Amino acid sequence: MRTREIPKVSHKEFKELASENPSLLHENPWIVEGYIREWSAFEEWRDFDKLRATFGHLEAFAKAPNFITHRKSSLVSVKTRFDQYLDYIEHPEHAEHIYEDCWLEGSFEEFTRLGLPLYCGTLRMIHTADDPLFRQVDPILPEPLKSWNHVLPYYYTLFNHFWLLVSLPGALTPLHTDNNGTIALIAQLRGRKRATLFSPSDLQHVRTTRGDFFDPNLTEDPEFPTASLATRWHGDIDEGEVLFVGTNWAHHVETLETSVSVSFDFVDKTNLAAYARSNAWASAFGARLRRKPELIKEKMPGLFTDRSLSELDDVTLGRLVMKEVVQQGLDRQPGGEARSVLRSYHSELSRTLEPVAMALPA
Ligand SMILES: O=C(O)CCC(=O)C(=O)O
Repeated sequence: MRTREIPKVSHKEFKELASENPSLLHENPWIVEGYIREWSAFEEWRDFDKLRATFGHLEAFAKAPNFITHRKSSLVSVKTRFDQYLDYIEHPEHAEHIYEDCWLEGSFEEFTRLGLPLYCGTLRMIHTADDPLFRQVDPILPEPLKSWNHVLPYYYTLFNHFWLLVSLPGALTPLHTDNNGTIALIAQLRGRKRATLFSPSDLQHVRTTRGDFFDPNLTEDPEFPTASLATRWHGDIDEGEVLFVGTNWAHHVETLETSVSVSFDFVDKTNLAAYARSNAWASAFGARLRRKPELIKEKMPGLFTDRSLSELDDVTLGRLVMKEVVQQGLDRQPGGEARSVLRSYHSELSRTLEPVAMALPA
C-alpha cells in the first residue's frame, strides 16, 4: 500500500495555501500548527480538575472502541457521568470498581478481553450556534476558513457537531467517514494521536458494499482484496495541532498519549452542496417532524395534507420542510453574508429535491 505523510504547516503557511486554493481541505488531509494555542480552552480543558469542575455533571457514554464499523467487531460500553469517566482516566486500574453495574453493552470481563480503553467520545456540550462555549475555542477555524454552521437552521440540534474527546493510550476510533458531508477538525489540546486516512476515491478499496470498513492495522484482509491499491495518508497530531479531514475522507485514529481533543464538524462554501445532499440530517429532521406533526402545521400551514405527509419518506419530508424554513429565513433576512449562504443552501436543497415526483399544494 502506498503511504503518504499528512503535510504539517504553520498557520501562516496554511493561510497562504488556502487563499490560493479554497478546496485544499478536500484534496488531502492537513495538520495545522499553533492557532489553537490562542483558545482559552487550550489551557483550561487539558486540566482534568478544571474539566471535572465545569463538565463533570454531564451524562455521557464511554465505549471500547469509540464505535464499530465492521459487522464482526465487538464493542462494550458504559453509561457514565463525565466526572466518573475522569476517575477512570486517572485510575484505569480501578475500572471494575468505577463501572460496577454500569455496563450497557458487554461486561467488565469482555472489556478486559478486548484490551482497549474506554473512550468517551459522546459528551454533548453544545446545543446551539450561539453557545457561550464557542468563545473558549475562538477562532475555531484558522484564517481564511469560515464556517457557515451558524446560518444553517437546526445545525446543532440535528446532530452533535462539537465534541470533547478524552482518551487513554490505545483508545481507538476505527476507520469511518463522517455523516452529513461535513469537514471535520480534530484539535489536540493534550497528548498525541495517530491518524490514518483514505481519500473518497479510495473508499472502494477500504469499504465493502455493505458498509464494513478495513482495519488499517492489518497488512491484508481477504475481505478487502484491493486494499493495497489505496493510498494511506498518515500523521501524528501533537499538542497544539489540528488535523483537518475533508468531506467523505475515511479516518482511523489511535490515541498514543492520554489525550484531550476537540472535534468539530463544519460546513463552508466548499461542502454546502454535500451537506444539502446528505441523507443523515434530513432523515433525522424528517423523523422528528413526523413525531411532532403539529410543528409543521404551526410553522407552515397548508404545506402538506395528512395524506401527502404519510406518503413521504423521512429524508424527503426533512428536506422539503428545511427548504421552507430556509425560505422563511430568507424572507426575514435583509442582506449580508447570512442571506447569501441561505440563498445558496436553498438552491442546493431545490436541486436535491428536483427528482421528487410529487404534487404539493402551491
Ligand atoms: O479523535 C478521534 O479519536 C476520532 C475523532 C473523529 O473521528 C471525528 O471527529 O470524526
